[in-house]
Amino acid sequence: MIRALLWDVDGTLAETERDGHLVAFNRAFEALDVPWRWSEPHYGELLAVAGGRERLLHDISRREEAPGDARQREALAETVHRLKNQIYAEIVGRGDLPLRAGVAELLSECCRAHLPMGIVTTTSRGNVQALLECHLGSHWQGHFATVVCAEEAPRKKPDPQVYRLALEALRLRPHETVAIEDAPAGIEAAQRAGVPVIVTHSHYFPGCAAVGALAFGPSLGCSEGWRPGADPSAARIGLDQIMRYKERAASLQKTTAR
Ligand code: XBP
Repeated sequence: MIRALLWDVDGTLAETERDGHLVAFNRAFEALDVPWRWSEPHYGELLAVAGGRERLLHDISRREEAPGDARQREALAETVHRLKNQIYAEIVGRGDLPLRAGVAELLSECCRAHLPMGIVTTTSRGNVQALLECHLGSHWQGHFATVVCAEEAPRKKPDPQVYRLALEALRLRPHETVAIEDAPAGIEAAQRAGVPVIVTHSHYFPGCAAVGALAFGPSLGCSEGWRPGADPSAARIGLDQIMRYKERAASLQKTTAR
């Protein structure tokens, strides 16, 4: 029933926003003598803007002390963003960004079941590479049938481009896949491409409205707190549970179509 599982990266595989990108942005500001520091709540607000460089440019454009000239602001954003990505890779390389609970188990389960997986993110490829190389080793790409990042999909989530490209690469129809996402923009991107979504709440999107999602819950690492309820005898959300969610949605659809 499911022919591929599609993974979002930031917030879904790991808490990369709070513990990675935010920390790295602030260290980059400091290293470049830029007088700004982002607080955790402020970064949460900025996450409404997809893309690290775009997010930074958005923040810069609202600061009185920022350069007045648009080209200067863009150059500053470019410099800070490049350094942020280097620092992010260092943080990841030190092992400071663990995978979220249940992620490693589900990745291994898919590999054992020979279920193809895809990475579907509008983050830069270098950041994805750093994170997955750290956790899956230098041959990490071999775990995935497709890896689509910001370089291939410049129209960032919530635009569905990144999902459409992944489906094209996998030669699958949307309903043959399931996406795992944590944030409203990612959920919208998947749904606009017709891909059913399972939502794991993350630090910045703890109660993320998941209208139309197959299911939503606190973490893949536990079966409590999921809506619809998950098998309480299972210690985590595994492939069986994901298939059950998919079947449930399909039978609901049939009933409403009658
Ligand atoms: C996550 C993002 C990214 C990251 C930072 O997108 O919005 O911008 O916050 O990464 P997705 P970059 O949900 O598609 O994973 O600095 O590389 O943009």
